[in-house]
Amino acid sequence: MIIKSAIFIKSVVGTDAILENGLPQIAFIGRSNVGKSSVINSLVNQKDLARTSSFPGRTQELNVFLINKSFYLVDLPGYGYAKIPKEKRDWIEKMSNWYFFGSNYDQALVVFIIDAEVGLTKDDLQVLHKFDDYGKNVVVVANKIDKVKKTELARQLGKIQHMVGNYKVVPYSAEKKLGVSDLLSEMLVF
Ligand SMILES: Nc1nc2c(ncn2[C@@H]2O[C@H](COP(=O)(O)OP(=O)(O)OP(=O)(O)O)[C@@H](O)[C@H]2O)c(=O)[nH]1
Ligand SMILES: [Mg+2]
Repeated sequence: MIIKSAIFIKSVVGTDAILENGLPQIAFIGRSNVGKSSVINSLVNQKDLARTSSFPGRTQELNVFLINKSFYLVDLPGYGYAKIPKEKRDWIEKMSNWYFFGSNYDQALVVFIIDAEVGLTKDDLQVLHKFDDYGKNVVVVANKIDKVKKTELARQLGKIQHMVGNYKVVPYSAEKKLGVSDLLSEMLVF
């Protein structure tokens, strides 16, 4: 896939007509600070389309981007960061759960992002199992491979693949722009 245009449409906190207009949606989800917004920026080759931050909890709504005038990327807030106030965490969890499992919105693909250095956390596994239960189409992105020692990378990726089972794992670095074309080919789902 070649990305010709990418524009921010709006932030959504609940039901919204634009998510019901029939355009396919690709959702980006993962732990807080894992680099979801950075991965989106690297894919569309824009520095600041999705807002990023070294402080976890930057994204707090469903941010909707229109790509090639034909489908949406949805950037979700991250889960699992203990330092975010519990009230906010609960709200984020509720909104994400509703978007994936409670609404009638259909995700053509879920881009599930994990930290390649950290591997899958308990939270990651719990969320992944839920996508599995609901039969979602998932691709796993192992982001931040630039932080993994070259000599460790193959072993670490093997461990990740083993833990996610049959899902495709794309090794990635938003910072170094590694894996971009591999992830773009996984996105050819419509
Ligand atoms: N080394 C390295 N750092 C990265 C990479 N991708 C993202 N980061 C850094 O990780 C931090 C978090 O990035 P974000 O893209 O804001 O993460 P997010 O998952 O959208 O975070 P929330 O919106 O808070 O859930 C930033 O400091 C990024 O610069 C990567 O591939 N390698
Ligand atoms: Mg974000």
